[in-house]
Amino acid sequence: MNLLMNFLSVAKMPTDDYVGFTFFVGCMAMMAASVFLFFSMNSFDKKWRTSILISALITFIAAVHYWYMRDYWIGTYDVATKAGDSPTFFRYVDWILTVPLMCVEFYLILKVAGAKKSMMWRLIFLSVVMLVTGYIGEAIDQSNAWLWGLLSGAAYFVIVYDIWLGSAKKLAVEAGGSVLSAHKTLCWFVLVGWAIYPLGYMAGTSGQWYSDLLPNLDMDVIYNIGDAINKIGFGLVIYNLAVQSSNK
Ligand SMILES: *C/C=C(C)/C=C/C=C(C)/C=C/C1=C(C)CCCC1(C)C
Repeated sequence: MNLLMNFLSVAKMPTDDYVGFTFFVGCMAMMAASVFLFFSMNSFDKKWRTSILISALITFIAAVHYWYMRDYWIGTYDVATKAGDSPTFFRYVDWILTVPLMCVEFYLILKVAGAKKSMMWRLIFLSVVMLVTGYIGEAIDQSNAWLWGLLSGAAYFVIVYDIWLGSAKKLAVEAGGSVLSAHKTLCWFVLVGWAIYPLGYMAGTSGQWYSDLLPNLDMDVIYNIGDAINKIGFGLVIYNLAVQSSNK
């Protein structure tokens, strides 16, 4: 009972803490998306169920991390300076679990056209390189954040190339129809939606040559918006693909 009360107790959130607000809303949105995707799963043809399940897991893993990040932020929030600590560790644990799962989604929808596991592992490897170098720049070697950001950006660039023009693209064209259009939409998410993250990184790693390029945006708000768009958006694209191909 005590444990339950501890779990349910909440710290007060100041009404002008807009960063905390986005953590809170992000958490709710991820939970809602997970429930929606989990429950829709069995109404689809078997071949789409794994894809829907993975989408639900992505938002579920994020919901759990947002629960902790929200708490961490509120716990460190200082009403006088109107600032809290970024939950960098939880953020990157979330990403290192969910971004590779997004790579798995590309593989799963292209399996109908004969996608090989090697394509999936290549994307997963690139995403891990992208995230590990980003974490080093944000948390370990801040003074060289520009260099780590550049390395991370290079891995990101290769991912974008692979899915837009590389082997994944060829498979999508072979599959055609609703798979091709879902692939295209996911490609746009990676090109535009994922580009939100380097902006957050630039806003968060101060004292670099690029620090004056961005207006006073908050890193966590940018990341939270990016996560909501990309994780829930990805899920809806997969959901839509399952609906489209079940209607045939
Ligand atoms: C659900 C979480 C997602 C889709 C997270 C994606 C994260 C990125 C695409 C991060 C990319 C970064 C760069 C391209 C350079 C600067 C460092 C990062 C890690 C923020």
